[in-house]
Amino acid sequence: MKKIALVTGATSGIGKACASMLARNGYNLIITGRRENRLNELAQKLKNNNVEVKTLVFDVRHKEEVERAIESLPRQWSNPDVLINNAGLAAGADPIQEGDWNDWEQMIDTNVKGLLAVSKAVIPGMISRKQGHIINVSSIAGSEVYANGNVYCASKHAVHAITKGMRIDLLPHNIKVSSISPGMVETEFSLIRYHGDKEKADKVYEGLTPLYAEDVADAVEFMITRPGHVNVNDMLLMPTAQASAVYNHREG
Ligand code: NDP
Ligand code: 8X3
Repeated sequence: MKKIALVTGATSGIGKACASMLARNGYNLIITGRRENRLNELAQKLKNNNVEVKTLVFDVRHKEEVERAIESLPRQWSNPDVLINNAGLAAGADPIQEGDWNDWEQMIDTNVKGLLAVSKAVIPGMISRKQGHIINVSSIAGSEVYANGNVYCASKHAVHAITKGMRIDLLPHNIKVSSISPGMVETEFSLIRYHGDKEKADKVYEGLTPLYAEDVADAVEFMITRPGHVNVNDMLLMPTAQASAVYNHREG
């Protein structure tokens, strides 16, 4: 029987690339996000890999929506083997004294509470089967803080702490818990961060080669293909042109 993976935030970027990688690895997939059209389009493409795909439309910020969506899955789909907690965002890049409260709430509600809501819905099934692998998408911002990154960095520091806590608490249940912590990845991330300002978003990647979503999916592929006795706790994956959250090298 094929294994099942659930990927949050599969409508774009890293989540979409992970879904494609998992389909190539023969996983049946549950892909989730708020943009239903994109999920349907992706589902059609993934099915070319001879796997089955279910789409679930929900906003990770709404715990009841998350619970209802997971509960709506048919029995044979209700216990994913792999959960990729990827849905997330940065909203705004302002000094703390000028930060927008709505941006802060959106980041904390999505990156922290959303990750918890999905995990809470999936973990009991993993415990009952004494197997599973949770991969939380963190960031270099989970271990470093940079100017104007304040609340986004805090939300990813929280993802790191939650990942470590999950790993300890789920230890007796044979559940692997990993995090993947990328530096700059060119996705829709910066467009969202700058509230649709494409010029500002493009500047983030100007003069250097960032990571691409597929690079992150390659790293996740390494994690999910380790033997049962091996867990990758965390992987920090950076573009060659970026030494840390702050130091990077741009041409020109
Ligand atoms: P994208 O903007 O391309 O993708 C974000 C995904 O998250 C989308 O599929 C979006 O789906 C989903 N999402 C956002 N908010 C919600 C919500 N409230 N409910 C459900 N789904 C939501 O960005 P990335 O692929 O780059 O980001 C993915 C993850 O990677 C994030 O956690 C981000 O913090 C992290 N990351 C990104 C880096 C980068 O430089 N790009 C580097 C390090 C980490 P939809 O809008 O359809 O709901
Ligand atoms: C996204 C990477 O450097 O913008 O998590 O924080 S960064």
